[in-house]
Amino acid sequence: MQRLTITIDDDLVASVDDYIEARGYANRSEAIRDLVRSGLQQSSLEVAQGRDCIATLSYVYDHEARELPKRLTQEFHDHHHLAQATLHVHISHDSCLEVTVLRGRSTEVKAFADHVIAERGVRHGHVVFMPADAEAGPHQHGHAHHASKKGSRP
Ligand code: NI
Repeated sequence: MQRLTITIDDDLVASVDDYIEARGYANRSEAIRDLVRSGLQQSSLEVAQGRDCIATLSYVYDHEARELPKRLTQEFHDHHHLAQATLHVHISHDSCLEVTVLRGRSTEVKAFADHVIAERGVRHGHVVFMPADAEAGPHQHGHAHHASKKGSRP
C-alpha cells in the first residue's frame, strides 16, 4: 500500500462523505479505493473493446405491456450465446425485475444491453461490467488443465 496525498474540492468531499455514510464504509480510504477501482474497470472495458467480459444487466418492466415480454424473450433467445442466466422477480402486481448475466465480447455485450435498456417499457435499465477474468487473474485459454486431458488436442 502507498499513502497518497490528494486535493479534492469541498463539494466533492461532502459527496464522498455522504456516500461513505450511506454505504456504511468504515473510512474514506476504503470508499475511495472502491470508487477508483470501479472507475478504472469501467473505463478499461470501454477502451479495451472486444475483450471478453461478464456483465449484469438489470431492469424493470411491466409484464402487461403489449408485446414487451414476448419481444424481450425473443431478443434473449436471439442472443443466447451472450445471455447466461436470468433471475426474474415479480416485484409488484404489474412490475417485473430481471437480472441477466451476460458473457462475451464487451462490444457485443454492450450493444445488446443498450438495446434491451432502450426498449420501450423497460425502466431502470442498468449494466455493470466486469472483466471475464475478474476472479481468476489473467490466463490464456488452452491452459494446463485443458492440455493435460486425456486425448487432448495439441
Ligand atoms: Ni414477473
